[in-house]
Amino acid sequence: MNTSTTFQAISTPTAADLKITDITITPIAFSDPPLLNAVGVHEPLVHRVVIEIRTANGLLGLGECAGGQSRLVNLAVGARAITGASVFDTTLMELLINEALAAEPSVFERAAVFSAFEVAALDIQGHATGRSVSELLGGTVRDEVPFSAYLFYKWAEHPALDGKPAISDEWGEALDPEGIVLQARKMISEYGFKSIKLKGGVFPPDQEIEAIKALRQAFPGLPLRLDPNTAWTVETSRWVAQETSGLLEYLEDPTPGLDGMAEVAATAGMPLATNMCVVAFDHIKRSVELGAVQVILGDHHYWGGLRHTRELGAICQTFGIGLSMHSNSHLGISLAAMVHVAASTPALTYACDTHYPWNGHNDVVKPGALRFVDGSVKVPSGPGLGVQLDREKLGELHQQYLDAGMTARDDTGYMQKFVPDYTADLPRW
Ligand code: GKR
Ligand code: MG
Repeated sequence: MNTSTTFQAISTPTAADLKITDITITPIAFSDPPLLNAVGVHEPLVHRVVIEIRTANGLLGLGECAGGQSRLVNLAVGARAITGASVFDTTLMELLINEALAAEPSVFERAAVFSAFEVAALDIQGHATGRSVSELLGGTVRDEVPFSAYLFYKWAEHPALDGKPAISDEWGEALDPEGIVLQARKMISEYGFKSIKLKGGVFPPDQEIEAIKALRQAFPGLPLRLDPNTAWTVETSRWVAQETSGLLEYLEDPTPGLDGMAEVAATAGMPLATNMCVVAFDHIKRSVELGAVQVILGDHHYWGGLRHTRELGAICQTFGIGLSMHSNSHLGISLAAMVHVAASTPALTYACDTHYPWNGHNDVVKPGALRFVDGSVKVPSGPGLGVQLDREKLGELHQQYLDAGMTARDDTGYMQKFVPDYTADLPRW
């Protein structure tokens, strides 16, 4: 019997193979429950964008980011700028995008545009090398990434509007401490989360403190966070910090601006966290000088991608600042990227935020790769992000976007349809 085996050499893609030849930018809209926050209420649809990058040798990489008319224009400018670059040249891609968007005044916006393409490029790098994105980022320091239960005050349904019927959801109403505890029980029983965040800034602070106390009683062992998105003055924030002393893992963005946060931090018994007053690298120096925040919520969508998020982690470690992760309404491409970067960032020691329980049933990625078990998501084994696009779903959500004629997220305008004198002037209390 002939026992010899022939091994075929694996052909390594050349630099020319990995050049970007084609980028598709698809705006989508997916359903969202009526979640309340400090500036209004979530609309029935969320506008987001799916990015597909293709290379000369036919590889495909995926990215996802927030939508909006100006974002779509900037993504198109960015896409033109990086076509022809190699997906391995992400530093060059960033320079090209910054150059092409030089007239765009917001660092934040340029970073967001680059991020969507960087994730897609890393996805392709993974497919080209047979490695996962977290391996490309330096390897994992944890096999699974813990997330927190992200609770929102909410209406039972989107009210009937402009001849369209009301839209209810499986979550029901949560407008008081009992409703919030019930929501937490449902979310924790389905996802197994081991920490809890309450989105506040909706009701007067004494009511939100009561909700925190009710959560503490219902879930004695779980870390709790409260985030009113700057709805309170310095004085109110100090009072809330005193009333919730010993109850919170951190208090997130109680008041606007670095100076205000520093005044609150000076007397608060818990760390202050932010995704509002430190949102770019050049905010960190002043924050450190003032002692304004003790935890930064990173977010690769806004901090310029996965590699820059790891750099943020290193800076946080240098200054003894904790690192957590912010989220906005998102689907599975973003979740996969969040998991890969969190798994490969040693500084990220807090459970990450995610809106996935509110939006995940709409996903554009095929089921199976991302599962919450005991509140954590196992790092997809890859290659790349480890997720596959469901084209039928993408088409459906794109059509939904076209039919809705959405231009930008508008929580305040939507709230004013039901409460005409509502204003989003903060701080409110
Ligand atoms: O989804 O309403 C929301 C949140 O308020 C979101 O927009 C925030 O950016 O989750 C975010 C936060 O932590 O501030
Ligand atoms: Mg926040």
